[in-house]
Amino acid sequence: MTENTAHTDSQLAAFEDKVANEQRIEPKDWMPDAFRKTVLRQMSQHAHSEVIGMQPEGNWITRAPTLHRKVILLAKIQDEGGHGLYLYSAAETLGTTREEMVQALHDGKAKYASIFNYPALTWADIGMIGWLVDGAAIVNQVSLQRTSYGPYSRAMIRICKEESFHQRQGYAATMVLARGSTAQKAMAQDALNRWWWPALMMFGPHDSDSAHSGQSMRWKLKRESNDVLRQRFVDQAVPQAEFIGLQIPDPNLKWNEERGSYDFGAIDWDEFMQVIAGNGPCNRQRLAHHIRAQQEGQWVRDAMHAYELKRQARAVA
Ligand code: BYC
Repeated sequence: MTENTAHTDSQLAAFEDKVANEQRIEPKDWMPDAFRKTVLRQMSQHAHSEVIGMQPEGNWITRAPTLHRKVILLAKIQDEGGHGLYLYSAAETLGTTREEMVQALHDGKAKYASIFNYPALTWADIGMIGWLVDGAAIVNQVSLQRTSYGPYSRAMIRICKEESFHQRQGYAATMVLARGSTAQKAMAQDALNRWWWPALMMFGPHDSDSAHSGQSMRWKLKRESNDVLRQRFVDQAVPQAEFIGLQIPDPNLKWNEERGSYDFGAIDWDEFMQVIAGNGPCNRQRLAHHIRAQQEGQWVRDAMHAYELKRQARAVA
């Protein structure tokens, strides 16, 4: 990683001017080390989330209820893999290689979204992942389209287009269950009961407890706070649940006329802290699977590397 602790006042002023004037910081621009480190942390975590997020859904490809659903699910999971690759490439512009980012994940130094440490137990969970998890991700990512780091901002614009299809297919699959037999409706409700609170946790700790938010907002890396985005998601999801006759599992959920928003109950932050510390229901399984897949794919990367070396040698000869 480039060290640039020694900088001139004009370099810092140029950086701050760009941020203040809504211009994007580009890879070759000078940037403070702390900015580089924070963008890399967030982007690499985001990339890891896209890739690890393929696991709970991948678990259902062979058991999708119809060919139609299977095709949709396959396409969606492939999109998520593509988002991961795209984000790794964008993050590499900060001077850290994808191999280094993946190693940090395997060493437990880099995180990925807490939500993917919960199991997908029934087909209804696939609907919930699309409706709620992608739904929450879009709320966050639409906001990040205006993030101050150019490659991240452009990645978000492209990724959001696909995420909205993901959310729609999840909601559509959930709607079918909610309007189906008594057993199907019960399965959808059970899945909603299990995914609702973890989906709210995706936005991170409350603003008052968020370690990075203040600085990230000043750099315009984050454009809206964790709590603002979480509230937007709740306000969108509640009428969607009502429309299909499902019950949000929160006795304290209530429309607040004055705020023009829903009030909602307390999030279990102890559970969140346990999950991000590596002790969620599936943390070990998710990481072990990723490490195994990485090892099993090594021969492919070796072969591609050897082919590239040969191609270059031929070009020189
Ligand atoms: N999970 O100061 P804070 C998808 C950590 S995938 C885990 O608020 P920040 C999809 C945080 O990292 C899309 N850790 O942090 C794929 C920090 O710890 P460190 C995923 C979390 O960065 C497949 C500490 O808590 N989206 O769509 O300012 C299938 C303090 O937090 C979480 C993204 O990755 C969490 N939920 O704000 C379906 C969005 N929350 O790093 C769908 C990009 C907090 O100091 N990321 N932490 O050890 C972001 O927008 C921000 O990083 C966050 C957190 C809002 C998540």
